[in-house]
Amino acid sequence: MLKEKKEKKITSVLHKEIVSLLNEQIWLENHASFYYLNLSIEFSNNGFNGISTFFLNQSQEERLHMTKIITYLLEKDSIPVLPQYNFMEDDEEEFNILSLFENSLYNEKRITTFLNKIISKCKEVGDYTTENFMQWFIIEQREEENKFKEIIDDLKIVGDDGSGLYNINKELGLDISGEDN
Ligand code: OFO
Repeated sequence: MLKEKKEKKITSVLHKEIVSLLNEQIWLENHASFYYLNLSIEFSNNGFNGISTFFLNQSQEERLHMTKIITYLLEKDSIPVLPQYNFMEDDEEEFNILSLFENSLYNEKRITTFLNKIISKCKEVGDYTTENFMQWFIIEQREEENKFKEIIDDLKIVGDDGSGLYNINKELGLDISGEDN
């Protein structure tokens, strides 16, 4: 049984560099998921339950992105590598609402840059199937970056104004996702 499985893996249709890049993408998505989960806890601890819900939803979305790539690799008889640990490189961040959102946008941009790297490699090795698969992620990233940019703009407008922050917290607590994750 095990032997059969091994032989099956050798028939992977994906280029090995594509498999390796997709596995790095799994790491990034997993990292984003845990980063947002950590923020969800932070915001809740600081009394912003609406923003906490927002980041909990973000965390769940990122986890779905990770599993989408895992499923794709399995479909292609390739081996997904689960991240060994959840490296919280930013867990010492001080609680500053604006900068936590700015860091989130920075992370999203980092993911977009990496997606472009995968697409370039797909073009280089002629892997149109994976290139096509990655298009969903490109559209998703555009939406995510815009979402964070808009929230950052709003946060800049309200500054330290309590009622402005109250409204943003309320709005972000509404589940408006309903997106195709
Ligand atoms: Fe999956 O990286 Fe954001 O959306």
